[in-house]
Amino acid sequence: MEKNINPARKVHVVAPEKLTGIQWNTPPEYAAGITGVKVAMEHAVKEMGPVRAFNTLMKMNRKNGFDCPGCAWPDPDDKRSVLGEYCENGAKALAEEATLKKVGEDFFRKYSIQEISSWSDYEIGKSGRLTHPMILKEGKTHYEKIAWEEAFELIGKKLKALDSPNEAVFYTSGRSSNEAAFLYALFIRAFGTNNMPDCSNMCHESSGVALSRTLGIGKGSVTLDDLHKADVVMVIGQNPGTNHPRMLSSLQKLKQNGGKIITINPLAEAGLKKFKNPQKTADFFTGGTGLTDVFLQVKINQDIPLLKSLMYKLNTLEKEKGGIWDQDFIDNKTQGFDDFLQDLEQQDLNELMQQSGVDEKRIDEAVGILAPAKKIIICWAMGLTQHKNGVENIMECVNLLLLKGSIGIEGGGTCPVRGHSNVQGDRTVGIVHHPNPVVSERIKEVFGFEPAMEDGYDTVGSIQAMYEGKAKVFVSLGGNFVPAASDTYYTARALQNCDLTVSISTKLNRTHLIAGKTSLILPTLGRSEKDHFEGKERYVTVENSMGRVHASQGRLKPASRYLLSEPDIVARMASATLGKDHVVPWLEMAADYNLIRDKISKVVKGFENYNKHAKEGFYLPNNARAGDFSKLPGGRAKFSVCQVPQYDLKEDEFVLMTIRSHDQFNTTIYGLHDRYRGIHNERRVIFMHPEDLEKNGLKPLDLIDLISEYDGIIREAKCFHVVPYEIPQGNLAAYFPETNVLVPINHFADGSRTPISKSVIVRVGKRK
Ligand SMILES: Nc1nc2c(c(=O)[nH]1)N[C@H]1C(S)=C(S)[C@@H](COP(=O)(O)OP(=O)(O)OC[C@H]3O[C@@H](n4cnc5c(=O)[nH]c(N)nc54)[C@H](O)[C@@H]3O)O[C@H]1N2
Ligand SMILES: Nc1nc2c(c(=O)[nH]1)N[C@H]1C(S)=C(S)[C@@H](COP(=O)(O)OP(=O)(O)OC[C@H]3O[C@@H](n4cnc5c(=O)[nH]c(N)nc54)[C@H](O)[C@@H]3O)O[C@H]1N2
Ligand code: SF4
Ligand SMILES: [Mo]
Repeated sequence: MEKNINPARKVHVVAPEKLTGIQWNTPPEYAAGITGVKVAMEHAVKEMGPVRAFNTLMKMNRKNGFDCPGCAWPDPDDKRSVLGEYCENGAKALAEEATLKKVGEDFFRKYSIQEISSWSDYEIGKSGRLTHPMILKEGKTHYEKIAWEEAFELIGKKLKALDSPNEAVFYTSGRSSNEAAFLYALFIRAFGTNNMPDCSNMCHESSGVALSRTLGIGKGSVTLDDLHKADVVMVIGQNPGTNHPRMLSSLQKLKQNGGKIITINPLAEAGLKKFKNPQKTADFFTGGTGLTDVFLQVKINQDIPLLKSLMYKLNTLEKEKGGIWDQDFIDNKTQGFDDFLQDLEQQDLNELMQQSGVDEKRIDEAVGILAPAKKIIICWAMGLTQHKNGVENIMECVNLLLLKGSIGIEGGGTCPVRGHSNVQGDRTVGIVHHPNPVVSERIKEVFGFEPAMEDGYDTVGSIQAMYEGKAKVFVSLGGNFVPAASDTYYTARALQNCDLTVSISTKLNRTHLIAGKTSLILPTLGRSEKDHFEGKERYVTVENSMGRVHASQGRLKPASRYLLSEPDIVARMASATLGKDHVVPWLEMAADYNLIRDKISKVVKGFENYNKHAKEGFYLPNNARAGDFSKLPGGRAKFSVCQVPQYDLKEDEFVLMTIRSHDQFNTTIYGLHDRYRGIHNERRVIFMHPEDLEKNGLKPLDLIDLISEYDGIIREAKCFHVVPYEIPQGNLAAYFPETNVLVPINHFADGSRTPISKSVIVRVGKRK
């Protein structure tokens, strides 16, 4: 595929294939401990200096402070630790945002976009915080300063000049507050489109679809407290030690209460083996808490046959001695049981187990734990969602919970562990590409305009539309679209086809360089920063992974006095596009977030008396948590019959999962280490089973290229060290975004259209 599309621009679409000097050792046995504290402080002090680092960290996740800009893991509802409620990767997320380094006018005068694009994503991110609104004019190679007012006028002019509102696309990444997201979605609908691609489309969309269909709510059903009270927690397709580190404290609590943990993953992730709690002195002197009781080392995307094997064996026990299933729950609260059971009973158990790649002995151990358990929680993340059958993966998990009557009870339920800190909230308050008629009706009543009703583009749909010239303006509220999306060269071309691209961002990233004909960077406040308006301090609200909404108030001096808050930027875009006399008082609402919250409480269910409750926090209504399935078609929770995924791999083909290192937040690269997997100073790494190395005539650290071939198109990612690793044979792992070039744009999950980033079929070629 053509690589440097715009001849005037000649920018690097992906990071150069430069090696940084790998060091490689045996992965550690446990996560966190004193090294975690040390690394956290190193990152914070390096970016912020010691005083700012200490003071700011103590405000994070506090009741009167700001919400961690990292993941969506919840804080405890009541007591907070005096040592600080954050983890190593929360400290890194904060350090990245609160850095003292700046990217201002001088920076852009000095460096052309071509030059910046030749840096690695790590180097680009480490340049610092954006300080001024900037424009890249048509045919130019350097960004220049632009006044805010001029930038908004340009956006308004370009949007109004489109033949149809559907020629604009408005992306959201999950760090925006509820206030910003609500205003943004309102503006987009008032403008006349539902083209609202969202990072969720690449993330937990499969969970949303599966859970809505089966349980009537696209969110998880458990609270943090449930996790401590469960009999069994299953952690499937998730790496909490890196991506939700404080979840390990909750799992430790569960173990102390006598609960058991079953882990299902192709990799024995360090965090799930053993955990040393940095907040417990005793843990410094002992080996820490062993977390996983049974580890099922499943092959990539063979969770369905594995779950079926578990349920098959449980069903045999049920028939032999009874008392395994919750028959009462099945009879009174569910539908589709007979079809499900018929399908399960006709499966070939040996075939299922063989396909899963897991030993029967281990499966029996897991069955032994599950059989007597009643309170079961299943936690999952991208290891289940990013496959062609991502939706069915989750439906199969729901089947197991329904059989055991484990939904809507204390200590039992679904726990999709969400990614970005407010990705769930953004969806709740309106960032969805398929409009809900009830919400649209309320918008009409409350604001007095007719919102757009046609379904809009999701992420894949937007990229295709821009590629084909059907969409011409791209606006993004946060995120780093080009490297985050699949098929990097295709996506880059899509963006470069646009007349205008607008990025509302805190930090410089590659998407700013792979711009439309004209491009704007609009710098915004981060979570940790004070948000003043005419002398008054404002606060925002967010929703965590377990459906609790709470306030977040920044405490730091902003990176530049030219920054605007996200709601201010959205409101001024809206005002410039729809006119100062529009029925929605955009500027007034942005000036006082209480007015936005008032409107949210009128439009979105569950936010009644929002302003009154925001500061102390509240849970949103959740029918699955309440065990109420009456609103589902048929009035009951739903069993599903899920198909076993089939791979017909050729001799030289592997299944590749693209995953996160310990030193990154999605496309933001904090550092070059992946400590828990024993990798240091290098990201260009492929993990492979030692026998697969041998079979392919490879030695450890040899350099290889990866090739994927879908629909006759060859895609390549070059120059990676191969590292022998405890991973199932025939499977590979590598970091994203370096390998996103291999993920084909038109291959995604059925029903959710999430790219197949965890099961890409590839071949391996040795570099000459
Ligand atoms: N520090 C840090 N925190 C983050 C992020 C980050 O990048 N850095 N990203 C945030 C975001 S947006 C998200 S969505 C979450 C992501 O959190 P995770 O989903 O934990 O992230 P991944 O690295 O994609 O890891 C997926 C895990 O699934 C396993 N896996 C892959 N394929 C399969 C499979 O077929 N079956 C099973 N059973 N397991 C499989 C992998 O081995 C890996 O352990 O984390 C959030 N938190
Ligand atoms: N191959 C592969 N691809 C994947 C995945 C995978 O596992 N494998 N995971 C997918 C997943 S789960 C996700 S969620 C997406 C992530 O996709 P995105 O959300 O688009 O990407 P991020 O890297 O999180 O975005 C980082 C940028 O956000 C901006 N930013 C940070 N904080 C703020 C803020 O407070 N406000 C604003 N306005 N901007 C801010 C900064 O400029 C930063 O450069 O990637 C997906 N892509
Ligand atoms: S677990 Fe997530 S939200 Fe909590 S401190 Fe760590 S990164 Fe931040
Ligand atoms: Mo995500």
